[in-house]
Amino acid sequence: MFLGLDSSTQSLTAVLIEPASGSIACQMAVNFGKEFPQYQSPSGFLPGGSNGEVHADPRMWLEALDLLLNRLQSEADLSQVRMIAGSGQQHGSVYLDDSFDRRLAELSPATDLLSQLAPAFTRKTSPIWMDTSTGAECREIAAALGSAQEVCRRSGSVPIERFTGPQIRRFFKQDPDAYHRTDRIHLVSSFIASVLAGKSMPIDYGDGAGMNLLNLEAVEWDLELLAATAPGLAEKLPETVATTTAQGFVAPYFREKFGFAADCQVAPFTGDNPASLVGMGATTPGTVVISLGTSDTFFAAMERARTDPKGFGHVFGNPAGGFMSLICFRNGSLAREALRDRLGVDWSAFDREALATTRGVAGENLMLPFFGPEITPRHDFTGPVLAGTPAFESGSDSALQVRALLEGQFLNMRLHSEWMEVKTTSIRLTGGAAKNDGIAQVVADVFQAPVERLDILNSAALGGALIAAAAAGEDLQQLQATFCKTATDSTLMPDRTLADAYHIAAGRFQSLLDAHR
Ligand code: XUL
Repeated sequence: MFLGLDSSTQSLTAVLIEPASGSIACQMAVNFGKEFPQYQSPSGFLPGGSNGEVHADPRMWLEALDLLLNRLQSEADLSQVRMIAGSGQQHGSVYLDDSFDRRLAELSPATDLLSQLAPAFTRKTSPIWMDTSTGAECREIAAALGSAQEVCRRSGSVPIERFTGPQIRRFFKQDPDAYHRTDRIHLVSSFIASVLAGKSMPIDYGDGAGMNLLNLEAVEWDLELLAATAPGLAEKLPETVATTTAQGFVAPYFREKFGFAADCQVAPFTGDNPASLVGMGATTPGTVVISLGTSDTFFAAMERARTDPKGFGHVFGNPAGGFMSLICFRNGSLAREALRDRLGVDWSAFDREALATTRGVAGENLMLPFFGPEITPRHDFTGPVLAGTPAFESGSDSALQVRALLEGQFLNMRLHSEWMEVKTTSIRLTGGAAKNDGIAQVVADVFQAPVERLDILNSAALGGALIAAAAAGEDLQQLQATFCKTATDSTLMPDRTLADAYHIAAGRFQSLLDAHR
């Protein structure tokens, strides 16, 4: 058996797989807010941060690991686990003093992780991906390298507020003493992996690329980016490594406490998005994942490390080798829900109206579908922009508005993923709105590619389990064929007669966007 763990914003999830029978033996999660009210983080982070600061308490992650493995042990025979891998919420960082390695090596099963490891934190709270407090640091890093574009060329992204490099720089500026006392900086992913392995683990290329510090071409720390970020940073960062490489055995603490076997190994953990790429069966270029959530995301494998010339998209390592893109769109379900509420319609009306009644006008009416500030493209929109027939612009026909909103969202995605130069052969749609056939058909039509839906609950933790199996020598493609199956009768084919209409609409959408930014 292979164990995948995902330490995300709100919970720690485990998925245990049995490749021999092609089955998931067990999956469960521990919700931080619910289980650990003492951290006063109902949604997994500390509310009320000022100036865009969003931090989480890393002690909570340690308690969750003990609790989850304790519960898992009563459901499954953990002595059968051959390898553990997993993921963490991307960009979040953990700061540790020089006692960390010794504490890991000496972990005693007589007590818990929290009491033995918490004294090693040099920064009490960890900045996480929701943090937007580092605008000044992003500008300073860009200036040191000559431009934001140069940072993007090297690291795969322009300096981004939530990325780890700018966060480290802010810590160095705010509390230089604590920064200098810090011996090791881990990502959430490499931190959890280190605890499991009882030694400091490397950072994988998948999550490492979300730091504005990794040189994508060399897949090594970029010394100029390090120098622009904070002094002495090279000595504080772990090494970098490919994801599917076993790095050692699980620490005696976990053997004695939870029954893991002495030969159970630990592979590097990666970011939740790279792990989801694996868990969604999308590590081969051509298969694209679109996740419809609060924000929408678009991610896809790439052979070569191309970067977005406009600086909106990100490039991370693909755990299966090569690279992947990640593009976030802030106006996801919030925009869909805003329009739904404004029109007083329900989701099933989206289905009927988007799909059936308005198909004849596909691509004719355009909406810039931004109900608030957007990050792709970056602009402080204050509401949607409409361009089309009088019936559409007047808002008297809600069906036209629904179609234009969805088309606008997916035209925007299509245009802002062109830089990858990867031909989309199929789309795996996931997230809350993915079940809606009307929405899925618009995705298929706008991208002119078949849309598949997968019955996968925990794609990141499943991806971790598949990475663990691959690190033990199993074939990743075969594992994905077994575990990442599309739901029966869920595939929707594109209407090929709409190809020209959407080609023309994409050009018009771009012009409308240019005129309003
Ligand atoms: C990706 C990002 C989020 C987190 C969520 O850049 O910030 O998707 O990884 O856990």
